[in-house]
Amino acid sequence: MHLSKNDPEVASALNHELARQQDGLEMIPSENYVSEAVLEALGSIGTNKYSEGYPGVRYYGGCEWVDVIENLARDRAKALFGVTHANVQPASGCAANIATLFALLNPGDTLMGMNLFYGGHMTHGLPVNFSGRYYKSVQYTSTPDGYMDFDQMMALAREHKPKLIIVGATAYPRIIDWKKARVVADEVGAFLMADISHIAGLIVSGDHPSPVGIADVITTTTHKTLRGPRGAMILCNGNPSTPLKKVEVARENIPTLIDRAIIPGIQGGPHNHQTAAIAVALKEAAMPSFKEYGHQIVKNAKALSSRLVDRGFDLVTGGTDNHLMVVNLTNKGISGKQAEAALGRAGITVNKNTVPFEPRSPFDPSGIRLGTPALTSRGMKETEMEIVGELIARAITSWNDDAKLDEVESEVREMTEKFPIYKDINYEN
Ligand code: DSN
Repeated sequence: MHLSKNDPEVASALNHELARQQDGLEMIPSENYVSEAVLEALGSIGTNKYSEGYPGVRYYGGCEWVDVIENLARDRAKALFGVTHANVQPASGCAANIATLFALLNPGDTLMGMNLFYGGHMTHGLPVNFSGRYYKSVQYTSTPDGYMDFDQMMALAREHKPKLIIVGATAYPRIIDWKKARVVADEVGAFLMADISHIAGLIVSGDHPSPVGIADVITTTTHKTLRGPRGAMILCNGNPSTPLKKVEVARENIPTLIDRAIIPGIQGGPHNHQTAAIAVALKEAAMPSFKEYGHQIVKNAKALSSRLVDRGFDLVTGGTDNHLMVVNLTNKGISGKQAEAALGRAGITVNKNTVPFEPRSPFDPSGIRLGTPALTSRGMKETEMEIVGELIARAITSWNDDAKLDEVESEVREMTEKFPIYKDINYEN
């Protein structure tokens, strides 16, 4: 259609990416397949409109319909997560976290978050990230067996008195105990921020406890287990005050502080096409079938992890409670980078990942991270996960044998053909 006629190079690259997404097993735990309805909203004319501000309080005219869209997204987010305030404008997870830090801290204040190399996130205080450069960052890690270390968190909090404690992870396979984090935050009078980006969908389905009512502010991306478009939200309780009224940095003012941190703090015009797609995804997530989806993600992750353990793989914490697992490959004599490449050749997309107390470099770490949200969206269940576990084991064992990896790849292809995605999309039509 228009794209193939006007820009065949982009159309061709998109078609190749579509084929990659169809033919392979997508096992990066932060990725997913959105619905056609979400894609349609994301590719909509919402992108044409400037609308700095919030519904009813904009700096531009002509915002009546984008107000409707943003209100739908906000109201659906509030209902789904049980909060009274939702900001749906952050362009991404990093922006949501930057905004939260900007809202609650002054440069030089102390924050505490989980070290990226133990499963945290770079915006939780990594020294080379803005969060570690403009704030004094204290980093907690994990216990020797890979669990979030709340005793260490408490000891560090008492020593450094952070103003903000961030709890959340990108490579943590277990349930997060929000209440324990609240105890630490209360001990030192810190704000508590929960970053639920990875587990938002599991919170909606009831497969992971919610931090609502425990954390002061919650950030999440919308494109991981929540299965929406790339984007993010900030959730909290309370109501924003009237524009221009001066507010102190205090718990009761968090909604106002967050809204002002997004605009004029760190962002300009909202991405209205993205907001529309978030609204659609939130409607989908409120359906009973989404609960089944969340349950199945976890069942699949448990089935896959037990098959891997049976095949002699060493999983951080020994297994999983959620959608992902981190595999320490040291006992297999292969690095995370080599495993990522071998699995990639076999049509299984994963990412190399550090393991707790990583002895190697983050650029060639000891582990890989695997997740089941995308395969579950395709309709795969425990039976398929057992086959996937075997295919992974075979690819890792034969990591330097191209012929064997090609054999695995053809079995991957046979399997993925049975679970088609986006049957009606062809960018070169
Ligand atoms: N890039 C995300 C992930 O893969 O978990 C975190 O920002």
